[in-house]
Amino acid sequence: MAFNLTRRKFLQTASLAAAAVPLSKVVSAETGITKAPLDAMGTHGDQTVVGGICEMCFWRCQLVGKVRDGRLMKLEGNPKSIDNGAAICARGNAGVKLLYDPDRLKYPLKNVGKRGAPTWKRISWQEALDTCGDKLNQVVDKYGAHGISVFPHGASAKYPMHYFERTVGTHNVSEASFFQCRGVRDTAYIATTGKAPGEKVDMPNTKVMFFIGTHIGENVHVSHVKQYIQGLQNGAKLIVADPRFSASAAKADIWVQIKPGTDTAYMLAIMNYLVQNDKYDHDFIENHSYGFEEFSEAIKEWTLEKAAAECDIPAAQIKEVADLLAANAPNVAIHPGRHVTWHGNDFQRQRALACLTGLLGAYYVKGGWVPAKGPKVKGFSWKNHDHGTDYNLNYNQEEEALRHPYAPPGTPSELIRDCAISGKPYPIKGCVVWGQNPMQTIPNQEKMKQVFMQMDFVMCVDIMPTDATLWADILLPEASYLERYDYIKKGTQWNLAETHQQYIAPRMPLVDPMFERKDQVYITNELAKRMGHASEIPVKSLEEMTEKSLASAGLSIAQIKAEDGIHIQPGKDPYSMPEDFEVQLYNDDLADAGFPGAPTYIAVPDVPKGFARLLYGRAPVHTFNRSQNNVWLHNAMPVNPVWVNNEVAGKLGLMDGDTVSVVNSEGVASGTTTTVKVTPGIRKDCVYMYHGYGSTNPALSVGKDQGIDDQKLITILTADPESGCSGMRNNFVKLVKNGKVLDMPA
Ligand SMILES: Nc1nc2c(c(=O)[nH]1)N[C@H]1C(S)=C(S)[C@@H](COP(=O)(O)OP(=O)(O)OC[C@H]3O[C@@H](n4cnc5c(=O)[nH]c(N)nc54)[C@H](O)[C@@H]3O)O[C@H]1N2
Ligand SMILES: Nc1nc2c(c(=O)[nH]1)N[C@H]1C(S)=C(S)[C@@H](COP(=O)(O)OP(=O)(O)OC[C@H]3O[C@@H](n4cnc5c(=O)[nH]c(N)nc54)[C@H](O)[C@@H]3O)O[C@H]1N2
Ligand code: SF4
Ligand SMILES: [Mo]
Repeated sequence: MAFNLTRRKFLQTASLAAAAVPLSKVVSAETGITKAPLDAMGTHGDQTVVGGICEMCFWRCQLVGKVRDGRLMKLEGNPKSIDNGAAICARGNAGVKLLYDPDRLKYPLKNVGKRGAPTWKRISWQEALDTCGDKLNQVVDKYGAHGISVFPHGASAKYPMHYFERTVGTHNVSEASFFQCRGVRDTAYIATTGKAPGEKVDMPNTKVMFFIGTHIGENVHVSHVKQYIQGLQNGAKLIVADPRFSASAAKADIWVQIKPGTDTAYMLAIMNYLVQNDKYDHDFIENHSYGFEEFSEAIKEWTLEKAAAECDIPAAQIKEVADLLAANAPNVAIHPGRHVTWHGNDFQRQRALACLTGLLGAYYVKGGWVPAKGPKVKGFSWKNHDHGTDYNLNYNQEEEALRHPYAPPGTPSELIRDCAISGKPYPIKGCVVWGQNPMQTIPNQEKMKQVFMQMDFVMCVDIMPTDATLWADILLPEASYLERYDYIKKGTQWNLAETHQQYIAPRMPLVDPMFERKDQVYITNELAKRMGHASEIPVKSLEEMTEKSLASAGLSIAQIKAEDGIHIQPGKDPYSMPEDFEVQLYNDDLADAGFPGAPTYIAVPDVPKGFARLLYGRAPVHTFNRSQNNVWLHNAMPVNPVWVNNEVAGKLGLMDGDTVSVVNSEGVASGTTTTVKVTPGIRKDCVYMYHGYGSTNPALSVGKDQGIDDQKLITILTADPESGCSGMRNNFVKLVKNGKVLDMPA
C-alpha cells in the first residue's frame, strides 16, 4: 500500500534504522500495544497508507495514515482531497489515540453481574454469537420481530440496522442522527421543497450568511468551516441568532441575542416584513412557490413589534436583518442547521427557514442553497421487505393515520421507549445498541434505564466502554474506522464556484485490527446465519461490499489505491434549478393532517422563577461523549465549564473558575462538578455547557466523572408533534456551590 505522496525513506538513515530494529520487542504483554521508541516519534512513519476516512465525527474527511511496521504513527488529511484537503481537525488528529486507547474493547464480553453495574467475563466469539443468536431468536419466537428494538448510529451501524429493519422485520429502530439531530430538519424541508437540505449553502460565494443557532467554529466539520471562512474572507456579512456569544456570533456583523425557543416568531416577523414591504423575490414566488396568499395571511399578525416582545430583541434589529437579507437577495445563505431537535416546536422553525429562503429566491443561485450533485455509487445491503403497519408504533390503527406523519425513517424514540416500559401495545424485550450511546444521546436517563432493565436481552456493539455498554448482557468489540473497509464517501468539491468536480473515496483500513475486534459485516452475517437468514446475506465482507460498490461506478479497490485513495471526476453545473422546483409556503397535506399549513409559532414553557434554561452544544475538540476518553482531546478541554451571565454571577457571588454542580427543576442533580465561566456572552435567563461530558463508566480511565453530563439534567422532554423528534431544551436548572443551591435571579 506504500505510495508516493510524501514517502519518507528514513529507514536508510542509520539512527532511525537502529531505532526501528527493536520495534517488535516493545509490544506490551499487558495491552498488546506496540510502543514506538521515543526517538522514532515525529518522523510519522515510513509508509503513507491511503484510503482513510475519518469518523471521529460524521463528516468523513479523507485521510492518509503514516504507518510504521503496522503501527499508525500519525493521521493527516489526504492532500488529494477536494473536500477537506490536507486539513483535519483536532479530533481527526486524535484518532491515533482512539485506535490505541488501552481502555478500548478488545474481546467479546459477557455480563455475569447486573445490568448497569456489570461484571465482565471474557468469552469466545463463538459463544458470544451463539448467545446473541439464541436470545434474539427467543425474543422473535415469543413476541415477534417487533419485540426487538435497535438503537444504531454511524457508518458501522448501517448494515446491522438494515438487517434488523428489513430482514428480521422490526420497525423499532431509532437512529440518533434522525430523532435527536437532523431528522426534523430533513422532513420539514421535504414538506416545503421536496428535498432534504443537508448543509448545502454556498457560503464561499454568498453575500450574507444567516445562522439560527448554528455555531460553526465550535461545531467543526472541516470543509464546512473552510466554506464559512472563505465566505467571510470574500466579504460576506454574517448574521447569527443565538442566546450565546458563540464562536460564530463572535465573527458576526449582527448578533441577535434571541430568547431561546422563539426563533419561529423571529422568522415570521422577518418574512411578514418582506411581504408587507414588497421586498421579496416576485419572480421566484410567481414561478416556484405555492400558497403565497394563505401564507401571507397566516403570518400577517407578526409585526416587528410583536416579535420583538416575544423574542426579547429590538424591533429595529429585526428590520435591519430583514433589510440586509433583502438587499443582498438572492445571494444569501440561510443555513438550515443540523442539530435542530431543540424545543419540540422545531418542525415549524425549519419550515420557516425553508420558506424564508424561497421568499428571497435563494435556491439554486450563487451564494444560496445549492444541492451540488455528487457521483452515483451503488450501495449493497439487505433487501427491503415490506413489514406492513400492524406493528408500526407510529401508525395509529384506529385512526388509520401516522401519529407523527413527518417523522424521519425509523420510529420516534419515545414511542419505542413508552411501548417497552408499558408493554403496550406489545412487549419489546430485545435490544441491540450499535454505535449509539442512548444513555447520553436520548433525554431522560431514568427512562432509558427502565427500558434496558425490562429487556430479556441487550446486546451492544461498541469500540469503547462508554456508559451505554454498562447495560449490555453481551458486549462485542468492533474494529474502528481506521481498521476496516466501509461505506463509500462521495461528494463534491468544497468551493462550488471553481471548476465543479465530484469525488469517490471508499474507506479502506490503514492498519489491521488488533485483539479480537471484528467488523459489522462479520458480526451481522454471523447473527443472520444463527437467525435463519443465511440465504439472504448480501455480501460476505466489507471488502466485497466496497469492491461491488466501486464496480457500479466503473472503479475497483486497486484503481482507487493507484489514484491515492480518491477518484475525482467532472461534476455537473450545481446552479441549475429543476423546472418543477417549488416551495410550499402553504402545505395542503400538512393542513389535511391537522397541522398548520403555513409556518406557525408555538411558544415553549417559560423559565420558572429561580431557574435558568439549560442550553448545550458542541465542544470544538470533542465529539459528543465518544471522544471523552481520548487523552489528547481530554487534555485540550478536560471539563465543560458552565456559562453564566456576568450580572447573574455577580448577584450570586460566583467567580470565574468556581466549582459548581447543577440541579434541575425536577430535583435531578448532576452528580459531578464543573467550573463556572462568567461571561457577558450569555443571556441572563439561560446557562450553557458543552455536551458529552460526565461519563460514569469506571472502565474509562480518562473520561470518568470529568465535567457534567448535560443529558443527565434533561429530564423533561417534548416530542415535536409533526416529526416525533426529541425536544431537549425545555429544562431548567440551578447551580449549587459548596452545597448551597443558588436561586437564579429573575
Ligand atoms: N443532551 C444532548 N443530547 C444530544 C446532543 C446534544 O448536543 N446534547 N446531540 C445530539 C446529536 S446532534 C447527535 S448526532 C447524537 C449523537 O449520538 P451518539 O452517536 O450516540 O453519541 P456518542 O455519545 O458519541 O455515542 C456514540 C457511541 O458509539 C460508539 N462508537 C464510536 N465509533 C464506533 C464504531 O466504529 N463502532 C461502534 N460499534 N461503536 C462506535 C462510541 O464509543 C459511543 O458509545 O446525540 C444527540 N443527543
Ligand atoms: N467539534 C464538534 N463538531 C461537531 C460535532 C461534535 O460533536 N463536535 N457534532 C456534529 C453534529 S452531529 C452536529 S448535529 C452539529 C451540531 O451543530 P449545530 O447544529 O451548530 O449545533 P446546535 O447544538 O444546534 O447549536 C448549539 C448552539 O445553539 C444555540 N441555541 C440554543 N438554544 C437556541 C435557541 O432557542 N435559538 C437559537 N437561535 N440558538 C439556540 C446555543 O447557544 C449554541 O450556540 O455539529 C457537528 N459538528
Ligand atoms: S471534521 Fe474532524 S473529526 Fe470530523 S471527519 Fe473531519 S477530521 Fe474527522
Ligand atoms: Mo448530530
